[in-house]
Amino acid sequence: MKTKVCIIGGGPSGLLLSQLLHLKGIDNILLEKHSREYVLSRIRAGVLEHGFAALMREAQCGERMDKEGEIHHGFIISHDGKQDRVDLHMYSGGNSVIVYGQTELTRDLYDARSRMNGAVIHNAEDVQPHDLMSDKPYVTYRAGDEIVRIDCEYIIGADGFHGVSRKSIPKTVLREYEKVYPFGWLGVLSRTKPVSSELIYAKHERGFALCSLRSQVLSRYYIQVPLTDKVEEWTDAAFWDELKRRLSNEVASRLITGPSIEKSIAPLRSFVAEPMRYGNLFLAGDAAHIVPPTGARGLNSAASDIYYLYHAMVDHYLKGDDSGLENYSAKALARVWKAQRFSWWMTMMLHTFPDSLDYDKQLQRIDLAYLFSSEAAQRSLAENYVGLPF
Ligand code: RFL
Ligand code: PHB
Repeated sequence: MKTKVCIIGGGPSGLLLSQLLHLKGIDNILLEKHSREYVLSRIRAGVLEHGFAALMREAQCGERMDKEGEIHHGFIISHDGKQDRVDLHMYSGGNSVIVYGQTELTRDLYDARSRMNGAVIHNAEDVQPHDLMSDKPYVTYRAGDEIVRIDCEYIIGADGFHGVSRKSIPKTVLREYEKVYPFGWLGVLSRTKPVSSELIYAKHERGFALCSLRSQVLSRYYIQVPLTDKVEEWTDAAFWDELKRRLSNEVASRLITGPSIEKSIAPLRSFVAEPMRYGNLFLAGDAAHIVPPTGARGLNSAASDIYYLYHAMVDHYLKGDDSGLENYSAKALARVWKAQRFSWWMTMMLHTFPDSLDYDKQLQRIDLAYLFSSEAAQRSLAENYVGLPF
């Protein structure tokens, strides 16, 4: 097989790029390790920046998002017995975020690729990129007993944190920065009415909690748990009890509980790999960087990589201008590090750390007190949460 761009990974990053390139007439093939059903069974992000939403519309995939997604103008931080609201709309110059699940967004992208007969190959095993430094790179994969070769001009590594793309960059070239937090988030999805129309981020001495939602009949809740906890050990009843303890009495008394339809523990990690380009391989999304979910940046950072890559590819193929490809890594990383800083700050401010000093606890308290006493601080939070400009 032969194509211009071979994309490894059929998560939101790979699918969005595939769709955008297709609409500009740039031939591409996407290889996904798992089945479509498997990819769509993962419950992940829920908050989209306005810039990401615009990119979904440009990809002709924004219709259902605009119909079913909820526009949120603010969120609540519950702390020290108080409920303070961050007014995103007022402090970001009229912007907001859309609450629309990653699962639904990925479904919309898959549907669009099918509608346009896009080349999406599922269950591609042993995917391997080759000859990255040459101008004739290629990718191989196994379909049953057969090894298939795809010749291409560029390879996009959009295969997530555990993918093969980043690992194919020599260790002498790649620099990795990592911070692992000493806890995870236990998440529950339940077919219940959300406790609040806006997200509640709750700081509590027993640990952080988050009340989020997917729709008015589907709630998503998280609690901070030690890394040693096993998901099987958490019954639904124990989860609801612990969540209630971390919320204000008023919110806890309104919480509607029900059976979990998904329950999982995600460890929290900050990670960046540099550079994001090696020869004709370009990394995008979780393949190159991870943030703890506290600031809702992960999927949104993936989308900004895709924005830069998409424009770079269009400039290359339609205008003969390679500057976007040459500057991709530096440009993407500049924004990635800002998302890292924001996610790290939100995480440090709102979680309970096992070994924290009384001094650290005082700093957390004053961070929140300062935030809600300063318009400038709320403006800074708001501009980061709704998404910095691409
Ligand atoms: P993905 O989604 O991991 O997709 C990568 C795809 O590549 C496939 N793959 C391979 N394919 C071929 N060959 C191989 N060798 C392959 N190896 C892997 C995988 O099967 C997969 O389909 O990466 P992508 O596309 O870069 O998207 C990134 C986002 O998924 C991620 O950043 C977000 O989900 C992070 N995140 C959040 N981000 C936000 O912006 N807002 C949020 O509110 C938010 N909440 C979250 C989150 C992530 C969470 N977890 C579980 C990590 C909440 C949670 C709990
Ligand atoms: C979610 O709804 O899954 C969600 C929302 C906000 C976050 C993280 C996760 O910061």
